[in-house]
Amino acid sequence: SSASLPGPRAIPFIGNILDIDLGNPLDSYFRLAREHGQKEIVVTSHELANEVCNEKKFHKLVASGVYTLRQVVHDGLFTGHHDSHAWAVAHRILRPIFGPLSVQGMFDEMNDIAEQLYLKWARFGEKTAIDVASDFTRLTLDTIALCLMDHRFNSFYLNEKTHPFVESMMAVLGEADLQSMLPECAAWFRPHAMAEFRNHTKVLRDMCHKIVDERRRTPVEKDDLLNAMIHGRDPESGDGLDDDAIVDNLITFLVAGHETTSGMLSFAVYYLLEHPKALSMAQAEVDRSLAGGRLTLRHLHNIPYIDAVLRETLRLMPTAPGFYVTPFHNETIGGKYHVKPGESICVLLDPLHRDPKVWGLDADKFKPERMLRNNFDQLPSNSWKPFGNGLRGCVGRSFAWQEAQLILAMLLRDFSLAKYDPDYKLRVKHLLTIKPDGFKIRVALRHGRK
Ligand code: MNH
Repeated sequence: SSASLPGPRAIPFIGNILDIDLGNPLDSYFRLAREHGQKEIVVTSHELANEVCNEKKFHKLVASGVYTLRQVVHDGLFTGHHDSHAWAVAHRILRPIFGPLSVQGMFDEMNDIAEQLYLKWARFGEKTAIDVASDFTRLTLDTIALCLMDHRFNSFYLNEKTHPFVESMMAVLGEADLQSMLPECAAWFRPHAMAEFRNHTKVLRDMCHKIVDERRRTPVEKDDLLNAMIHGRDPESGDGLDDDAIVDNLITFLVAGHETTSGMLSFAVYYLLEHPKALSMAQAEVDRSLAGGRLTLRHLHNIPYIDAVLRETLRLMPTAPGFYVTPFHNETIGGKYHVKPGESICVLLDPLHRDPKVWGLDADKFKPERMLRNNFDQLPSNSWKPFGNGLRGCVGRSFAWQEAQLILAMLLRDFSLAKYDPDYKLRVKHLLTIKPDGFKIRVALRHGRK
């Protein structure tokens, strides 16, 4: 018989991992009702994570908030079940677009939006409070839309208003998150919320359908994602994506492609301002490598300390806080816990990334040095998993990295940064992904910049 599983019975769903009350009996009730009595396992150590990341034995499970999002984006890349043909077709057609070389070709467009952020911050002057997470969200959303489908959200020109697409997206994410906690039958008792959910879903889908129609009417000669989606054929099956599948994936990329990256940038700035020595190391590296003049792709290949800052940021604040897997066949993990196919195993990144057996007793400390290339390459496998696992790992990783490098390099080269409220204490906000809440900074142009 199965050894009994340690730890609390109620397992937080991805979105609220850090603030949910593990002892809350109401939550246990929802959880058990939703899971029809199935157990859910949470993996929090490197030893177990290493076992369940073995793709010969385990595969992605679409569970929790990812599952409820299927109502919006169906078999899109992020939400497709592991054996889905639609996922495999989209994966083979779209993956090349996110390869490192293809992403390098998006540099100028990334830089276009980066300059909009620069201009906004440069004009603010030292006294203005800048809400880091909201400006980074403008930045990453505009960047993904421009790079992927040649569409401009122009979020920096909407002042403090939120773009209608973002508003609907937030509503949909929040609702998907909430639904993942409720038993399925709860929908019957929440007709108003469900109607709102459908309305917001329609806003997202209509907008993307319009972009696809527009592209079909006026073709653009460009190797962007939208063209790949419209014209690409799967080399294996010969299948392409129909318009509904294209819309599923456009929404997927717009959502997956900006929340996590803006969170990473916000936490990186937070950690740098908390650690003046790391800040001056990063700034010195940028001054050395970039000198003056226009930032180019070449510069981004030569900022190892900034790369380490970003890796260390994602270790402590993995902006996608976990992922789910399940075994192909009956398995035993940790030498004693039996798991059946379909039972969910959540790989929870916060504790994994702080496992003292891997990271030592100062695991909670922000120390970019431990992530410099040589040290990073020597980490045990599956100890740092912010981009998920294997075949179902993040397809946008190079994209996110290049964007984050560009922004950090530009900000550090051109601005001096300071906390707006010197006593700010980190609060983390969750909505499928995590972000620092209410974190504000002040910036001033460094000498010689204008
Ligand atoms: Mn991304 C999958 C984290 C940036 C598009 N991403 C994943 C997974 C994690 C993840 C974790 C695996 C989820 C799971 O197993 O259920 N992603 C990140 C982080 C960043 C990020 C931490 C930034 C930092 N992601 C991006 C960007 C894009 C993107 C940028 C798009 C341009 N991610 C995806 C897609 C998937 C994914 C699409 C689903 C891939 C698949 O299953 O085929």
